[in-house]
Amino acid sequence: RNGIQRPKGYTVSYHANPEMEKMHFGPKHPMKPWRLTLTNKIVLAYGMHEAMDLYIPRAATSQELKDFHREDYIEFLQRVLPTDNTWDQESGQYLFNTGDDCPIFDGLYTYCSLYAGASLDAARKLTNLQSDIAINWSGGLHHAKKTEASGFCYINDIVLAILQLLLYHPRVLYIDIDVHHGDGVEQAFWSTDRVMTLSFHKYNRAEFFPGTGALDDTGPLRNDSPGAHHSLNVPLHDGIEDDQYIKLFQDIVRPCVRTYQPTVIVLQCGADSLGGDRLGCFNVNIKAHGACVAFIKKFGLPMLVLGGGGYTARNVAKAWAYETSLCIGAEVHPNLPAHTPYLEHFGNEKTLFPKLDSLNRYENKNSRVYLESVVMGIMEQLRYLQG
Ligand code: ZL4
Ligand code: CA
Ligand code: ZN
Repeated sequence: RNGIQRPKGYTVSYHANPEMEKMHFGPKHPMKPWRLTLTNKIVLAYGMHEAMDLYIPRAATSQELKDFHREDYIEFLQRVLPTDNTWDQESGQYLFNTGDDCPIFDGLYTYCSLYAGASLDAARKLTNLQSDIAINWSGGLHHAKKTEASGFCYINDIVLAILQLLLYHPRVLYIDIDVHHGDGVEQAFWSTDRVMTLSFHKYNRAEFFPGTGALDDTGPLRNDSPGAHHSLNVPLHDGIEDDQYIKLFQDIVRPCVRTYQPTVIVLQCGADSLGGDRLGCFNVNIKAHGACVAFIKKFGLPMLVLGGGGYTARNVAKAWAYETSLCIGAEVHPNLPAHTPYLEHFGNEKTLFPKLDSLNRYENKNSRVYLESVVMGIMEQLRYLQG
């Protein structure tokens, strides 16, 4: 009915479990799993499901979670209740870094095992050759560490998915366009040359979470460590604009792919890099965010597409629905279909591409010269990988 057809010559799989969407981090917490409901409603309203294989993923087993995380941490997540006292007298901290950012809420373990299961299923569709582009908008939780929660992330589904891909792929390129640094993924693969991590983010060591990801943090310093020069970081300032972001992304990703020659790409599409995000500080519009996805798709490599941050739900849903349409190669009408559920939630902006209003703009602190120096810094790292 919407004229949406299956892409010719490749398969897209879409992994979404509606059980996750009901979860609540607690009053006023910025992370709203409900944004996933809104995303899926738009995807379905456009009829995009006609063009993809839809899967309701299973929960990951505790054994699978332990492929990256330490046993005692997983057992803690399995056992802990919102009513428990998790304050540790000895360390003077909450256990495993739970607290305001990473609260213990009802159904926490179910939530974690569902988003991790979805990323694992998606990765396995790629390695089974049953899918060429696998999408899990509930995943992309890049801050979680081996033994602790961090920045709204408990289980690092990205690390688990990459470990799956590494069973079949010699080289994985991980690209992260969330406004925050992808520190958990970087740390997990810091010492290997089989994963290259590349994060674009707002960087301010003292003032912006997590404070890591400087241009010269590129892997172990010893030149004989395989991981040297395989962690790349693109530190940005407030207010970057569409044309700057797209050019920077392409000018950096193109040589990374040419030099590293990955056999699969994992793309974390955190939507907090959009203008108007509750936690973000860029001026990037949905079309420019999507242009990154479209650019990666053009390499024709198998691709795992994940969510991440994104705290202004109506924008997150539009961006991820639009990016789903780019993955299937469908042109969608810019106006949301009239039968979209929750249409009232979008106020008077019933378009996929709302204009960033001037009240929400950040002053652009990224000069042309600064961005050129960042590209040069990355090129310098890539030179170490040649020959
Ligand atoms: C909140 O209102 O910068 C959590 C977090 C909970 C509700 C009630 C508690 C009020 C903003 C954030 C007190 C909250 C204090 N509630 C939170 C250093 C901080 C210590 C914790 O997109 N306080 C920590 C994490 C970042 C910090 C960003 C991005 C995830 C991702 C991938 C994670 N943490 C200062 C903040 C609120 C809250 C309001 C909040 N937390 C904003 N930024 C952070 O990269 C998914
Ligand atoms: Ca990032
Ligand atoms: Zn983020």
